Amino acid sequence: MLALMLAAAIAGAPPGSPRDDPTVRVRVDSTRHEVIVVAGWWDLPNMPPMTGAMHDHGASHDTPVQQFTWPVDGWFRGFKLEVRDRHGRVLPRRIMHHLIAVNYDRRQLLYPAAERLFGAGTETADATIPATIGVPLPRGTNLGFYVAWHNDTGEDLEGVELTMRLEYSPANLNPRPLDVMPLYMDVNLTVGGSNSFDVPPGRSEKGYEFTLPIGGRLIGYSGHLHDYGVSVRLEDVETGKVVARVTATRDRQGKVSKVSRSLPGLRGAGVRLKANHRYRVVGTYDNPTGETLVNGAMAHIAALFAPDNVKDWPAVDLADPTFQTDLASLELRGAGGDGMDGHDHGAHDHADHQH
Ligand SMILES: [Cu+2]
Repeated sequence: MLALMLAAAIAGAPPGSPRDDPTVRVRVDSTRHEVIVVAGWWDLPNMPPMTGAMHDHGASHDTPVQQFTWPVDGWFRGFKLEVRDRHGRVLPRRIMHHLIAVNYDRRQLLYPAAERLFGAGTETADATIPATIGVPLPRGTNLGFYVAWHNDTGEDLEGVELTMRLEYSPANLNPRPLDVMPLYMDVNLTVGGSNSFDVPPGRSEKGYEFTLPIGGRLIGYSGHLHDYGVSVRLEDVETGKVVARVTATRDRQGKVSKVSRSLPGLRGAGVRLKANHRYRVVGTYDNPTGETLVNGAMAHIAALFAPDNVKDWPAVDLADPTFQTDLASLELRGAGGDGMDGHDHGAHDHADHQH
């Protein structure tokens, strides 16, 4: 009887729709200092190639957030990702349009939303930060991750499995690494909603002003821009001085292939940011198409920030309705199954640049 009901339930799925049947397995390789997270499987039907417009509208197969518990005390310091099919064949990384890791136990500095620990996109290489710095991550931290798949290989893929090797520094590492935290600064974020915006023809700017609640130093930063993006800068509102800037590598049509990355705090002191001080993050676009790009743009800086005092970091407040909105949007993710649902544009969407 149960088997029949299950069969009926499976038969009830729309034909050709992707099937999610994922599990997460976590193990620790304490010799290599890696937490190995294996997730799968997904069946990913072939989809048409991603165009600019589809990128903007999120034509992808979005997975629900899968949660796991961080198993070691120490510092997170990088990731390596690998995608394989059911036969163990390594698949092109680009079918993973983006992957975002969420830390439910720490909030973001600017937004009452769960920390996005790291993000990876199609053009992101594996990333590791030097052992002299690390993101503090106690054992038992509640983490999660989600993926937007876009299989454009020309064939349907079955039994796709993702392996994440999360590198860590153990708690007894000597000398102790400098504590750095992800700091996400977006020109247009609504927590739980969208961070994309319209871009008029020609040159334009969009900015977001905020008060930094605690002081510290920017150790490293990069950013994210869509096609026709020029730069994202962080400026001191009082002095007008630009304290950090990321720039896009553009071709002659304005297509963006890369966004710059800086590590001012590895050999130097980094960029000092003051507590209770006004800053503004500004995205610049130069749109030569003659048309407004509706919802076509994003602009943010993703940094690693060394707080003067880690204990001053704002705590998660579950009673905060904005935090609840963020949790609800994570909960909803992937619920619509196959793409085009617009849930694609949360904080750190295609945040290719955390490290
Ligand atoms: Cu984007």
